[in-house]
Amino acid sequence: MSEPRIGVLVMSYGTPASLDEIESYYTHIRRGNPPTPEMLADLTGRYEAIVGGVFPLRENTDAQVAGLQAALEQIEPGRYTCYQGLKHAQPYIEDGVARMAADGIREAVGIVLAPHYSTMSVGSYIKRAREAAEQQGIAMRFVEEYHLHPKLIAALTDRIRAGLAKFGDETPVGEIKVLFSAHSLPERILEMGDPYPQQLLATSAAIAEAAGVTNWQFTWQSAGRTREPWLGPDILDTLQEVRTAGAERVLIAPIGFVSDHLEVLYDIDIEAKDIAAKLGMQLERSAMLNTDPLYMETLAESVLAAEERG
Ligand code: FEC
Repeated sequence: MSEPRIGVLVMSYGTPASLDEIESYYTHIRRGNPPTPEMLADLTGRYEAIVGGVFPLRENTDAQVAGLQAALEQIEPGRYTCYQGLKHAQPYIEDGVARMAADGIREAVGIVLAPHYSTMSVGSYIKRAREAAEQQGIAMRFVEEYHLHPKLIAALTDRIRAGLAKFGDETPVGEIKVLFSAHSLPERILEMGDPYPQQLLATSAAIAEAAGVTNWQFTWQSAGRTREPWLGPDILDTLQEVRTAGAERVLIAPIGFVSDHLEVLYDIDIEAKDIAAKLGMQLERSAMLNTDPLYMETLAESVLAAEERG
């Protein structure tokens, strides 16, 4: 008899399916509190600037789930079936778990399309998936982080090298300020001893070393619009600061994200580039991983390792 199939719940942030859905999506992010008309108009404006009929994160997440399925098939044909579970849009994490149960899956592994662990990010995906799995009687294990997986570091290093090359062969690497960035979180995660900042620094240092970059620093981006303090410095302030210190060329490497979406296509490609232009600096961004084969292998190997750990 063949072995039972293992479900793989691939979790990602989620994005609206259409411009009409932005309000309900935003309300979900705000834990049921609808945004004010001003906040909604602001977010709609940002989406309008990047959405050409298609929300990039939706396409990219679909492609990443298919890519992980293909990578798992390469390693162990017929053993794994991937399901999608989104944090803030359909199919929600709970929907993905329900689909696994409906397909008769009894064992599963959960993985998030975000390499760094925080209780407020990956931890909250896992909490929801674990509760749903318990209700459905599925035994579930989780990949909590993969921020130093050698293939992830190799894929990101390739992108840094390609990003540095955008400044031309004549520009010495030391003259390019590399800014590694990730989504900010409320400062209170520090009191919880959250590993998120350290993991991001570890990824940054590993890539910098592999790419031979010494002129780098880490900065936060995309802080939420809430009253509490968020981790800083924010990337827009950092751009001012490095310009004052003499930088003329900046490469932003948003290593906390794995695909093209609002926080990259708007917050960096439009907002940060606008500030850089006003400051008279050349700003380039390293490409996102999307379905990079090394990233797909990172995910597949992390799933296998979680299953073997038992
Ligand atoms: O392209 C898209 O449609 C979605 C882009 C998107 C990604 C993303 C990733 C992360 N977030 C994280 C934390 C928070 C916290 C809050 C928060 C708010 C927003 C809003 C939008 C949004 N996030 Fe997000 N995030 C993306 C989009 N995020 C839109 C609401 C408007 C705004 O502030 O811009 C604050 C919630 C609150 O109000 O209490 C906290 C973290 C990540 C990276 C890890 C992951 O992907 O899960 C952490 C992509």
